[in-house]
This record gives sequence, C-alpha cells and structure tokens, in this order.
Amino acid sequence: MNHNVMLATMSDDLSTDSSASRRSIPGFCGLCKSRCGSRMVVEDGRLVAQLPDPAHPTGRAQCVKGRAAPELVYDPQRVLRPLLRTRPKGDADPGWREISWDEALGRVAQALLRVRAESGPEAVAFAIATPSGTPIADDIRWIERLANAFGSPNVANGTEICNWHKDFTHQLTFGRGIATPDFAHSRCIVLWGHNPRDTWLANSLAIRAARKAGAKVVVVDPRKAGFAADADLWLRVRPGSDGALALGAARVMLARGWFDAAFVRDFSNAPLLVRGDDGRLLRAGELAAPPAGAGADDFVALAADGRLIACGRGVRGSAGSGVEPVLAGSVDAHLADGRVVRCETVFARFEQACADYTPERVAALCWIEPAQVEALARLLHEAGPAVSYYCWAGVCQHTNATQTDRAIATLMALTGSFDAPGGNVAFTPAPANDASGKDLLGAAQRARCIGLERSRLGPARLGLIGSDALWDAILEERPYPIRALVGFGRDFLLNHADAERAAEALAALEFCVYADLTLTPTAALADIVLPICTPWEREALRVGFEGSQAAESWVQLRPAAIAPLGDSRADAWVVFELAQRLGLGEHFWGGDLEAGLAHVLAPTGLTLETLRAHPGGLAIPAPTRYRKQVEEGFRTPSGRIELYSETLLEHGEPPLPRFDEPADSPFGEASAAFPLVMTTAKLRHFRHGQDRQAPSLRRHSPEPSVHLHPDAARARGIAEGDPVRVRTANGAIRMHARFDAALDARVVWVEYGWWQPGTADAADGYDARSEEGANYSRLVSDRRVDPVAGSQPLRSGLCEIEPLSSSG
Ligand SMILES: Nc1nc2c(c(=O)[nH]1)N[C@H]1C(S)=C(S)[C@@H](COP(=O)(O)OP(=O)(O)OC[C@H]3O[C@@H](n4cnc5c(=O)[nH]c(N)nc54)[C@H](O)[C@@H]3O)O[C@H]1N2
Ligand SMILES: Nc1nc2c(c(=O)[nH]1)N[C@H]1C(S)=C(S)[C@@H](COP(=O)(O)OP(=O)(O)OC[C@H]3O[C@@H](n4cnc5c(=O)[nH]c(N)nc54)[C@H](O)[C@@H]3O)O[C@H]1N2
Ligand code: SF4
Ligand SMILES: [Mo]
Repeated sequence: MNHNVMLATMSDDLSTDSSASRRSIPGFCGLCKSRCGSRMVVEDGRLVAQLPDPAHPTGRAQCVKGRAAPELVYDPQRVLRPLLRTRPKGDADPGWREISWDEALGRVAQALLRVRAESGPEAVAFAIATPSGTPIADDIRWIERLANAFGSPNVANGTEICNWHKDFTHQLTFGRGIATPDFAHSRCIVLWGHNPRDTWLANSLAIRAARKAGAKVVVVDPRKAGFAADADLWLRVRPGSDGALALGAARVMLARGWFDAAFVRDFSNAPLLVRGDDGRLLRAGELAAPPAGAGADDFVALAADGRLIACGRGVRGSAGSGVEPVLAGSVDAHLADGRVVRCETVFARFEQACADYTPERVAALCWIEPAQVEALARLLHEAGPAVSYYCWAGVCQHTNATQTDRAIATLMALTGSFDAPGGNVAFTPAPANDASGKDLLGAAQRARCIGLERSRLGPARLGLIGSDALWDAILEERPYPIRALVGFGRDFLLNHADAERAAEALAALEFCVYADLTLTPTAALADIVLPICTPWEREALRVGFEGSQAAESWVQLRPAAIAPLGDSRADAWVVFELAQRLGLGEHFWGGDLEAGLAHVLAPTGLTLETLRAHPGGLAIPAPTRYRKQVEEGFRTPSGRIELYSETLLEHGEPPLPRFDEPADSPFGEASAAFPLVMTTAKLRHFRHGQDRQAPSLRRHSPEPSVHLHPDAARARGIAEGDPVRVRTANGAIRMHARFDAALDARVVWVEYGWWQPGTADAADGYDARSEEGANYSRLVSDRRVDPVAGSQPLRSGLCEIEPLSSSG
C-alpha cells in the first residue's frame, strides 16, 4: 500500500472514545468521485480528523486529501461573508465589501430578473464545478433544477473536457455510458487514459484486489503512472494518438479471429448491410423483392447462401427465420426504384476502417513497439468476455475525442464483454427521483442552447455548453448575447483553455455572481461572491455510490460534522433561498429543502428520519443483472451495438470509427517551432485548481512543475529544478523542471491548476494571467475543438521549453 493512503483498522473506530467532547461521526468524504466512506472526528466543535470507515462500501481507505480535511475547513483563505465588488472589473483593487446574505441574494435576484425580462432567461448562463472533483456533487441536483426552473438552456459544467466521451459518446455505440467495470470478476482490466491510483481510491483498491486474484492489467498512458509501473502491458502512447492504437488492436483481433464472433453477429450491427450509394443501412422496404414476412423498416443481412434476410430492430439477426447472417459479405441489391446498389455488411466496412492500422503504422503514429499492438489484442482476446475497461480524462481532452471514444468502444465490443460478469456492467442502482428539473425546461427553451449550432449530437443536446461557446456568446454575441453568469465554483480561468479569453469575457459580463469557498481568479471577476461551506459543514443525501453493486445500493444522509464557519452556507441553501427571491418557490417545495430531499428519497421507501438514525448509511440490496441486453436490446436506433453509426452519418460525421491527428500534431508544420508534445495529468494530492493551500498537501508539490525526459532537458541546457519557460503558439508560463526518465523524450507533461496565493512555507502566488505565473490554461487555445463533443485540446498541445536564469 502506498504511503499516501491510509487503510482502516479497528482502532480507527473512535465512537467509543471516552472523552466526551470527542465524537466520531459516520460520513463520507465528498471531495472526489471515490466518495470514500469516512468517520468525521470532532473535538470541542472543531473537525480534527477524517478517517476511513471499513463498514462502508467505499470506506476501506482514505487518501491524503481526505486526511487533510481539517486543513481545508480551517483554510485562512476561505471566503466567509458575501462580498460585493465596489470598483470596476478592470481595477486592480475590486474593493470587496462584506454584505449580508439578504442584500447579496436580493441584488442577485434583481440582476437576474432584469436580464431575463429584457433578453429572456437564455441570456443568463449557469456554471457548475465538477462533481467528480468537488463536493458540489452533494447539491448539484438543486443547481441544475435552478437553471431549468429559471429557463436557461445554457449550463457550462465542463463535461466536454471531462466525461462526455465515456458517458455520452459511448451511447452512440452501446446505447448507454461506459458503466462500471466489474473489477471483482475481471480477468483483464484496461485503464485507458485513466489513473485510478491517484484519482479514484476505492476503485484503485478494487483493482489491486482483482490483480491479486489473477486479473491482468493493461495501462494506456504516456506516463508511467499508477498501475503502469507494474502492469502486464503498459502502452506509452503519444498523447492524442489513442484512436490509432484502438483501430490497430481491432485489426489484429479481426485478422486472427480473436473476437467473439457469435456475440458480434447477434448483438452488434456488424451483419447489417450498408448501401454503397448513400451509406445508410439498407431497409427491407427499399428492396424490389423484400424477404418474405419482412417489415418495411427491418434491416437486411446476408445469409451464407447469398439470400437476403430481414433483421428487425433489436438483437438476434435471424429474426425467427432460423438462418444465421454472415459477418463479412457484399451483394448487389435490387431496389424497388429499379436501381442496383452494391451493399456491404457493416463488418466488412469495419474491417476496411481498421485495415490501414497495421502494427507498424500504429507504432509509428503512437510511438510504441509494433509487437505491443498484438500484445494488447491477445490480452483482450484471452480474457474475453471478462474484460473491463475505463477511459477517462486521458482520452477526452483532445480535438479527436469523439472518434477516439468510438474506436475504443468498438474495440471493446469485439470482446463480447458488454454487461458480462467481469465486463463493464450497469449495476442495479438504489432507486431515486431525479430532482434536476429536466421537465421544467420546455422544448422551445432547450432549442435556444447556444451550443446547438456547433453540434446537435454533443453536450448541447442536454443544454450543456463549452466555455468556448460561452465566450463567443459574451464577446461576439454569437448566436446571441449572454449577459449574466451564475457560477457555482467552476474555475474557468484555470481549468478551461485560454485564460485570457475567459478573463476578457467574464469582465465583459453585465452581471456575474460566483458561489465558491475561495476567491479564485474566476470568482475574483464576479460582481458578488457567495461563501460556500465545506462538505463537513453541511448535510448531504447520496442515493447510490459508485464502483460496485454494494456501493450502488448504499443510501446515506451524511450529517454535518460541525456548524458552517462564518456566514458560509451550502449550495443547496443558496439555491433554495435564491429560488424564493426569483419567484420560483413553487418548484422548490416552497423553500423547504427537507421536502425536496424527501422527494428524492421517496422511491427507496426510506425516510430522512430513518437515515438520520443511521448516519453511516443503509443498503437497499439488489441483485446484479448481467447480460440485460439479451432480453431488452440496446438503447441505440438499431437496438444493437453500433459499430456503424447512422446517427453520426446523419450529422455529417464518420459513421465508422476513424483516427484523426490532433489539431496540433507533431507531424505538422507547427512542430518546427514547438517540437515537444505536451499533455497534463492530475496529481494525487490536489484536485484541479484546489488544495494547494493545505500545508500537508502542498509539501508534496511546493512549486508548479513541467515534467520532461532528462535527455530533452539536457539538450536545452536545463537542470532538474531549474525555472523554465513553457511556450506554445497560444502563450507562455513559468514552471520548474522535473525529470521523468520514463517519458518518451518527445513528450512532456505539465501540471495545471496553479494560481494560489502564497502560504507560509511556499513562494508567492502564481498570477493566473501572467507569463510569470504557472497557469496551464494560457498555453491552450479554445479555437479548435472536437467537432461533436467540443473537447478542448488540453492534452495534445505542442510546446517548447527554455531555461530561465534562477533569478528570472
Ligand atoms: N490542463 C488541464 N485542465 C483541466 C483538466 C486537466 O486534466 N488538465 N481536467 C479537467 C477536468 S476533468 C475537470 S472536471 C475540470 C474541473 O474544473 P473545475 O470544476 O473548475 O475544478 P476545480 O478547480 O476543482 O473546482 C472549481 C471550484 O469549485 C470550488 N468548490 C469546491 N467545492 C465546492 C462546493 O461544494 N460548492 C461550490 N459552489 N464550489 C465548490 C473550488 O473552490 C474551486 O474554486 O478541469 C478540467 N481542466
Ligand atoms: N487527486 C485527484 N483526483 C481526482 C481529481 C483531481 O483533480 N485530483 N479529479 C476528478 C475528476 S474531475 C476526474 S475527471 C477524474 C479523472 O481521473 P483520471 O482520468 O484518472 O485523471 P487524469 O490524471 O486527468 O488522466 C489520466 C491519465 O491520462 C494520461 N494521459 C494524458 N494524456 C493522454 C493521452 O493522450 N492518452 C492517454 N491514453 N492517456 C493520457 C495521464 O498521464 C494520466 O495518467 O479524477 C477525479 N479524481
Ligand atoms: S479518494 Fe477522494 S473521496 Fe476518497 S478520501 Fe481521497 S479525496 Fe476523499
Ligand atoms: Mo473531471
């Protein structure tokens, strides 16, 4: 076990502690996606520790961040009163004045109602911090409900640079998101651009246990991070080249017959015929002589004897005819309009899409060894169908994120592991009412989402917008002006591309309110700042944790361990109070949060009282149903796994997975001036732009660093620890050089999220808007993004690194 992780022991149970003033309260750590079950230790009204709670399905251990809870609570830099700006946004001194909640909320409501009356609710955008890396997950349902009830179809929640690929692009292939790796039963676990050792503790422990039980682990990561160090196979891909690797592995599997042919035939659209003229799937009704008994909308497949057979929507190709369709084949189809059109099966087309990605070509594109492509294919084949995988931030933050996700998803489809024991499984969740208020936003308002003109398949279809679209609306009034922003903790200046553009747009807003714990560079551009409390100062209802069936079944009402500091409040409180002042009380149970929580909880049959009596949580046990699609079909247009996506075709995108070079390619012209490929990653001890103020965390990384190969450093006259300038076509920052001999010498990784004001034992803060600061966002442009998801190229940039004199 790593020294940064503390495992639970019996002695951690302090509930029997004799000291009357010391209490150990069951809870869970709200800081990140792992949501580790915990014990919150309070002494004389102060939070003094957070410890693991082994009785909780996610509570076996606690990471350094969870242990730093008291430092995060008693952070001297927290904002504890509502603040009003009294000087213009260009002014170096905002002239913050402390005001009452009543005045703050009154001013916010007045400003929002004015903009809504003049320009419609769509002129007010909302922003929400990540629920995977902040405890906003406690209350996100209410913030979404507020946006919906207010009538705004424009919510920036960063999905395009975090999870859109795995949770939504994946739907194009499987009709659902990536679901949960069933680690406990996996024989092969693929971590593709995901490093749970540092980012998801509970899953990391589950993977360790699976390894002990014999599971193989594959890591696809440019860095030798986490499980890469002792993986069965570590593929050190060039950042942004993952799509080529997936297509290459699929090619090997197809060529060698290393795939589950029966599964692919019965449950994917592989056997369906594609028309050679328009690329659509052939329908029985289009044929001059449809197969007997076929419905007009049935798809068409080919039997071994050359006959055409009909396939209804849904699984199992033979549609009752008893004849199995072939996978690879083509035929001249005689159409009802008299034309003859060459048709090929999806499978044949898929083979062609992979054909160019020979091991040698993949090696040249991905900067790996040719033999590693076959090694990956072999591992997937030998473990199938007990293959689970997770791909996260590593494959998302690229201009080719959608196609990369398609390539990985279709590769995994070949293993037959969908919903199989040991595959990726939709466990049975504890039932809950969705309180996010989707029903409150009408179709006409939804249609006004500013992102829809970019792609109707991307986040905009759910009313979600990228920061690039938001800045365009504010600065260029495209497609219409956005005049006000209500921010719940999203730190655009640090975590999205191009801090300068973000700052310019935020300063141009007529009105901006930010609810946050601290004055981030983004919050500092607001007109009003609302102080939010940490998770230990508020109650939180969680119906269902993540990672296993036991976790999915867990329901918990985490108590507040201590009272909120100063005037800080929970997001839920802010939303319910603001809703009243906006005249939206009817959608918020008349301002009664308890009634809202009871509504969420209703389907569980549990009451808030019962949960309060069991603060450690309760299980609503449910059996895991594997292979559900056998009965239900897939939630895709064809009812099958879609190796070929007519939906993408209809939206002008490639229907088969394809590898596109990232917008900034080392094989392009820009590489002459910027020869190094640049990516980023998370650090175990920080979340994004947070946590540097906690001394126990900061000591792991006292100063911001760029990590590069010693050879790359030496060639530039850089020694370890030297201050350096990292420069891209978009901007420059100052970092410290750290050596990482496991990297490809052409690749560097740069830390992000640095802006914090100085702490007692660290240097001064880092100006998020200066070359002398360390804000990664300055290095990346938001002008070229993934055409569907809108993903910004935070992980496939090109840069150059120059030494600076130590005093520079
Ligand atoms: N270069 C680079 N950029 C990245 C990434 C990367 O890997 N590299 N990762 C991307 C990813 S995956 C994500 S999800 C985004 C995250 O982007 P953000 O969501 O902006 O992430 P944070 O900086 O963690 O948090 C933003 C703010 O939320 C505040 N906050 C914390 N808890 C609460 C709360 O309970 N309520 C409220 N109202 N505010 C709270 C914090 O104080 C912080 O100021 O960053 C993205 N940006
Ligand atoms: N400690 C900590 N934990 C967190 C968070 C945090 O900020 N800090 N944030 C939470 C959030 S919001 C999220 S989204 C998750 C993310 O969780 P992860 O996805 O595990 O996090 P990352 O470190 O951003 O990225 C994973 C890996 O992708 C690799 N990578 C970089 N570029 C590429 C590439 O082009 N291809 C491939 N294949 N890999 C690449 C990185 O080297 C890194 O090791 O973590 C959550 N947990
Ligand atoms: S892994 Fe996440 S949830 Fe678990 S203790 Fe660490 S910060 Fe908290
Ligand atoms: Mo994220």
